[in-house]
Amino acid sequence: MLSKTIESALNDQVKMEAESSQAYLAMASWAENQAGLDGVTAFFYRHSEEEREHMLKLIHFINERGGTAEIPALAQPRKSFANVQEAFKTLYEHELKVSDSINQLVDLALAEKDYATHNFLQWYVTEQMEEEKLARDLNDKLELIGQDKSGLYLFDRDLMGLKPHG
Ligand code: OFO
Repeated sequence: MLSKTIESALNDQVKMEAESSQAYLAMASWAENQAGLDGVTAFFYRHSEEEREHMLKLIHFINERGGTAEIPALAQPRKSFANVQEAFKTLYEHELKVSDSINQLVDLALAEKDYATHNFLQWYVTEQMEEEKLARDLNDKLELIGQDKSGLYLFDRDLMGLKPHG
C-alpha cells in the first residue's frame, strides 16, 4: 500500500511524464511543418509516444499498489523554435529536469522505506541515463554541424530510424 506522500509524489511524476509527452508532441508538429526535417519529426513523435508509455507505467503502478492515479490538466507546451538546435537544446534541458525529479523520488522512497516503489523507480533511473546521454550526443552533433546544410541533412537522415532511448 502506498503512503499518501509517495502517492502524491508519484502523481506529480505522472504529470511530468505527460508534460514531456506534450512538449515533444509540440516539437514533432513544429518539425513536421519545417522543410526537410522528416527524421527529426519522426524522432520527436516517437519520443512523445515513449513519454506517454512512461506516464502509463506510473498510472498502473499507483493504481495496482492501492493508490489513485490522477490524470492531470496540462499547460500549453512551447509551440515553435528558432531552429533544430534550439528544439534539441530544449529537449535536453527538459530531460535534465526529469532526471532530477526521478532522483528526488528515489530519495523519498528510501526515506519512507518504500522498497517496492524504490525498486520500481530503478527502471526510470536507467531510462533517464540513456535519454540524457542520447540528448547530449545529439546536441554535440548539432553544435558540430552549425549552419552546414549538408550536415543537417545527414543528421536528419540518421534520426529517421533512431529510437529515443538509443
Ligand atoms: Fe520519461 O523519460 Fe524522458 O522525460
